[in-house]
Amino acid sequence: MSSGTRVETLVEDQFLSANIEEIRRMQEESRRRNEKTEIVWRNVALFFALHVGALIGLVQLIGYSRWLTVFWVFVLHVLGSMGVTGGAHRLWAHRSYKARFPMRVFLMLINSIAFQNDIIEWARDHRCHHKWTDTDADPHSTNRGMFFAHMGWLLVKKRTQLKVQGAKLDLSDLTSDPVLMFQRKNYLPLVGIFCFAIPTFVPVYFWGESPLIAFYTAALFRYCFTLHATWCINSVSHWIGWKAYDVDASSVDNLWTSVAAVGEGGHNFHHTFPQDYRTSEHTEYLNWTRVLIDTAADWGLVYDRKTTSEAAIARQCAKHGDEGARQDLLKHLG
Ligand code: ST9
Ligand code: ZN
Ligand code: ZN
Repeated sequence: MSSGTRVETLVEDQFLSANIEEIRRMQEESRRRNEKTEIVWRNVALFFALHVGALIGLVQLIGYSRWLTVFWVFVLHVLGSMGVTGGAHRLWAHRSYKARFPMRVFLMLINSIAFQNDIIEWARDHRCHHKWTDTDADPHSTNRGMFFAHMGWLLVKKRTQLKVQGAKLDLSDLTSDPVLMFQRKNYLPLVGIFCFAIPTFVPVYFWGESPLIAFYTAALFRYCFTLHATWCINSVSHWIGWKAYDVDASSVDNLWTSVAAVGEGGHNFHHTFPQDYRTSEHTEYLNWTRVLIDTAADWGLVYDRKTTSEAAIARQCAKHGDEGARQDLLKHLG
């Protein structure tokens, strides 16, 4: 077996759903442990301050900023989101395609615009989410309510079961990537520069925006908006929408989360076929991240994009899904 095959098998085992016996045993263990929720007040204060700043930024964006600043906020949201979707999610958490060094550097830098923890931590939590969905080993389990799944999980201590189960994952494919280790070692300077300094500096220097307006709109409001768009995948995309590929899963396909999260709204598809780089059957108009990956592939920066065959999708739908819902979904989003 080539080392490439070994790594792929190893990584897929990190995020494919655990079997039902393991899930039942974990649920029983959680009941016995009966852990209390411990609020982290520092995070509550920081997120409260961020939301006040973002609200001020929104008012300025609507009433006082220049059009170029509005455009800049949009560009930063798309770039930062693609650093999460194309980088942390599809490349590093799922290994659904391979990228050459310059592409990995680009994705790591735009990921730093989004300031969502370093990629290794993000991918570790996300692999836990896929493997032990809706148990205490899922960082944002919907069993603890939609607010918890959306952002509440970042305001409290993590459960013991998450830490114990997560420690069993092999993250060596991530820690052996020098690009990710560089980001980890320099995380605070990187987010200082890419999430706050450059977003503020560009509008001031290039089109004379007021420094305060630039900071509140392009740094605070945009950061908060991208966070909520991402968090919606954990809440809305496990709540309202089509269940075409697995009717028993909590994940759904949803139009609006696809729009806001640059192509990540096909969440029922994604939980069913987590190795597929497209993450949905939605059209490219909705899946901007796929356009980025395909364009990079045309330029030779990306290769080995994994997809699920049409026959395998149809088989899965017939066995565990809902073909009617799939046709409806494709009519609206395909
Ligand atoms: C943010 C992340 O917002 C958003 C992620 C969203 C995910 C979305 C997923 C679905 C999306 C898919 C599509 C993408 C769409 C994108 C759309 C874009 C528009 N396994 O954490 P600590 C252990 S971040 C194993 O301090 P506490 C480990 O030993 C926002 N072990 O736990 C660890 O040490 P180390 C900005 C684990 O004290 C130790 O525990 N960032 C695991 O309970 C301590 O870890 C923030 O706000 C695990 N999974 O605190 C920071 N986890 O790490 C927020 C932990 O050294 N976080 N361990 O190995 C915190 O402040 C804290 O983590 C805490 C918990 C308070 C939440
Ligand atoms: Zn995923
Ligand atoms: Zn999910």
